[in-house]
Amino acid sequence: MKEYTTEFLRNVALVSHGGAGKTMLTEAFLHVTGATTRLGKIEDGTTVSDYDDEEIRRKISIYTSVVPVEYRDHKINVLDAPGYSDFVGEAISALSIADGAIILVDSVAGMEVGTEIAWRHVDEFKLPRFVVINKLDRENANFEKAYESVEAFAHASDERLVKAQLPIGEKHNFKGVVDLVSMKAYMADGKTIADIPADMKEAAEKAHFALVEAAAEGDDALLEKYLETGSLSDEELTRGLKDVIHSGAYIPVFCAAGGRLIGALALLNDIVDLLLPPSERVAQGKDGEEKLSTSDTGPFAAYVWKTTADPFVGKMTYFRLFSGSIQGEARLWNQNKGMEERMSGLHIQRGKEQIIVKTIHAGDIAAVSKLTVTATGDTFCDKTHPLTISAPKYPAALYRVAVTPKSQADAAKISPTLTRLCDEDNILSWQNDSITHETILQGMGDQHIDVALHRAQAKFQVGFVTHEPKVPYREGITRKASGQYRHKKQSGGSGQFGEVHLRIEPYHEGDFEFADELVGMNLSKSYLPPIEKGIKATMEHGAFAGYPMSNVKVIVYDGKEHEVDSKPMAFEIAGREAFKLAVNDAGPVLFEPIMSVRVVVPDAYMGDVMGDLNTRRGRVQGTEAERGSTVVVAHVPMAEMLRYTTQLRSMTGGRGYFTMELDHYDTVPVHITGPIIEAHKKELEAKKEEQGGL
Ligand SMILES: Nc1nc2c(ncn2[C@@H]2O[C@H](COP(=O)(O)OP(=O)(O)OP(=O)(O)O)[C@@H](O)[C@H]2O)c(=O)[nH]1
Ligand SMILES: [Mg+2]
Repeated sequence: MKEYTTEFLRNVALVSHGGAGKTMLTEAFLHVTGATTRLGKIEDGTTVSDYDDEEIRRKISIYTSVVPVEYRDHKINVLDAPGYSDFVGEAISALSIADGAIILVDSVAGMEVGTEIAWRHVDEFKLPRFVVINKLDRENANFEKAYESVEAFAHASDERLVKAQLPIGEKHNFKGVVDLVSMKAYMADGKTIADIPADMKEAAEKAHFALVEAAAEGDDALLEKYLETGSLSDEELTRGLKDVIHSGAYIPVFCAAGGRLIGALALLNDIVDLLLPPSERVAQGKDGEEKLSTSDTGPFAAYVWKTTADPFVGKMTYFRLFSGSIQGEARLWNQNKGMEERMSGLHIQRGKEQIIVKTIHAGDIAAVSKLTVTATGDTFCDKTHPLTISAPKYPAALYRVAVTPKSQADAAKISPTLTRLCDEDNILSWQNDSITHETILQGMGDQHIDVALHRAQAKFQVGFVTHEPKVPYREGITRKASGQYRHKKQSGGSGQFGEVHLRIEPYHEGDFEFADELVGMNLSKSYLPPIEKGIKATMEHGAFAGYPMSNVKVIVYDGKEHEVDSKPMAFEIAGREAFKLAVNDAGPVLFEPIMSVRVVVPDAYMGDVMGDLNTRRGRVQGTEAERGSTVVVAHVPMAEMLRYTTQLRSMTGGRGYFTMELDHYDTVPVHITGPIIEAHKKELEAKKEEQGGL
């Protein structure tokens, strides 16, 4: 592959609602520019971009692929991101290293939930954008209707659209596109350029006029010339458009059917002509922020946006060079880790194909293999000129599942496998829950988790089973009570004897307090430690429902011992049993975690969401307005939020989202406590049976 310097590079991310045709459009780009001899198909799993086994199996994109497209002496790095909401982390990563975005809109569905979400993310990164109304060859395609749906959405946030192309025909009759800049028609795959069809001339003139007017807003000189002469030259029109697109004053709209190659070549021309080469970035330097101007002579700064670990291919590190240039055999200083990495070879990735390159120039995206310490989010720089580029913000993973090994053989591999899976994913995380003793994996939704576990099986040969996670309840008491227990076993030989009298009371200064009020000679103090040990063990595993108990003070005030038969073990048991008896009389309760939940939904769904929160024992704390959306803040028990990710999605057609964090613990209502204790009893019995059966 040729070497491309900054000026000849374009980094564009394709984003949309799932299935709007991003991967096929990428495929079309490759095909019309001669990089492939055959046009791959999603249905056959033969596209360049969706090459991962899971992508082929599911027929959707799961990871962002960088696909370099060489055209007119330029290299366009197309970042083909997934559209499904579970994989939004990949779309965020793609946008974080792009200089422009192309938002695809399905010509039948028009604006969809995923389009809105993608649009908002593009806003966050303040990227100039194109809109492409795609799949115009579809049965019910309707360009004008789809355009209107996008326009209505854009208007709501004071953004303006302008048509840069018009479709020639529609549905099975979709034949090509009229380019309103050059006023030419790109027929079929775009290699034939023709005059605008006679019956479209008038509409094209009108649309051209609107485009010229938009471009004239670019700068004062253009506006003046336009007002004087009523027209602009092609060069002026392009220059003006570039300006208004980059300032965000206008969003140009294009037409395509990537699956049929239509519009692909015309769109590539516009990417080269109307989008800018890699732009400047801000990095953290030694003395605060530094602006990097994306040039080979600038200080070296490369940001790692993705890493993958594959047992067959090894570790792969993907980076975008923000400033400086780099060659294959360099040493890389990893600023975040404070360590040097040795590079052997530099390549760019085109789907699964690796293309070795010698030099990479500022602004480009490339990859190296077999680095050791580098992780996603790290910055490489010159050791003497430290720079770090901050990672984008990813949404929190709120969909939790408990995982267990499928077989005994998998048990030892659980932790390293989960760690590897999470290293490769910016959102996925795992931990051991100290209360429920479960291994918890959390992601964006069931598909996200499912893909990760399939990957564990396929790549690391480790099988997992998932369960609904337990709620980390806690046991507690509400009043004082006392208990006595005598443990006595005399069956020949030496026996066991221990008797403990104790009192318990709620305790708020800490989790546990142990004291004695022993007087006289009934019980030696040396038996207090085993008594405490027995009680602590019970508190850890629960006295009545199987959950840890806390906030209890225990006072041992009397007991009995036997000269020969008393042993520490006997007091451990007596202490435990006396404690359980006392708990039974002390108004035992369960405490549950209460989450502080923030739900953001379009106003229209507020009523439904509030009603639903009520059925979840939620207490609404307040509501706020936020850009056409309502934010509901509520306290809701964690037990009621286990599957809220999916339920909120279906309640709001995917438009709602939420965040939550632990707020406090509160008493579980009595009618709910019963079933929890029952469930615990059953579990104990099942365990006993299992052990008995061995
Ligand atoms: N009729 C028609 N179908 C298309 C076109 N482009 C893609 N498709 C089909 O639409 C479906 C989705 O296409 P993809 O290219 O995978 O869409 P995507 O946006 O990459 O999807 P995700 O990455 O999963 O979000 C597939 O069945 C394609 O064959 C097109 O131009 N016309
Ligand atoms: Mg795709």
